[in-house]
Amino acid sequence: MGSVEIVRDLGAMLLSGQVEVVDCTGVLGPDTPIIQLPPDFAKPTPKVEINKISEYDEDGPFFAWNWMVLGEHSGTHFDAPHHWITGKDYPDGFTDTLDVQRLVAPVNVIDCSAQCNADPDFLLDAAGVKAWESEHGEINAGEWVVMRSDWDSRVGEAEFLNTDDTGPHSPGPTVDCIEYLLSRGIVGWGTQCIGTDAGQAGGMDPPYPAHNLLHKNNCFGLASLANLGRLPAKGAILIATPLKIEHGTGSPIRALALVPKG
Ligand code: 23J
Ligand code: MN
Repeated sequence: MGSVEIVRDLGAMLLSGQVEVVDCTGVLGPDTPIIQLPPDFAKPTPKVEINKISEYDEDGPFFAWNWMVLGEHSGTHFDAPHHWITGKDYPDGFTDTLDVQRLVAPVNVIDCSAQCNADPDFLLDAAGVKAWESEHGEINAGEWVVMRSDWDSRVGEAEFLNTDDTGPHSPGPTVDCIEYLLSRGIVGWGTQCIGTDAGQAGGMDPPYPAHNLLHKNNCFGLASLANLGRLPAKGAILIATPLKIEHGTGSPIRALALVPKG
């Protein structure tokens, strides 16, 4: 089948409902959790603001619109390579310069929800990824890999950031996990937690290995993804597109998955 027929059939399948569009995005608003960094980095991302300009009133009789205060790294969002010092020199490492062809790709969903529910500091390592591959199939070059923790169900509760006097406790990848995924040639790594790294990843070597190693290799990160339980382990397409912010280091996204039905 040629590409004309493939895209035509995809269009028909979308219209017929055979391909479901799953929203992997959380609501972006004043209640959206924002990452808390240690106090030595005291300049925080502000909470999201949605300020009304008008809503069919004296400030705009026929129209409703708002203006926002919005950090790049807020809510369900994209990390571009320039976000981390290891990725600082890529000319195509910004939200306005990256190659959009890379953003639409098959997604591998590694279900760690049981382990994460039992242990908020659960770490997925390379051995865990390889065990997943032997069950579900190989992770291929250009694909997304996302860790299902079901952490989206905790948004709005203290258990999302899950911080105590030892810092934040949320699951994520080990150093060797990210190294292995990069050896497979992935386009990026996504998570349902506040950031692509585990809560305790500041103590790893290198610190924050997902950020450090993904962006060093011109790869992307996705954070605060939702509804990964509605995706198959393999067989869906993930569309994760940042706003074209001028030399942006990241952006809120509307993450959409194309999932075959039945
Ligand atoms: C800035 C500094 C450290 C981290 C982060 C941002 C994120 O997680 C992010 O949103 O990219 S760990
Ligand atoms: Mn980020």
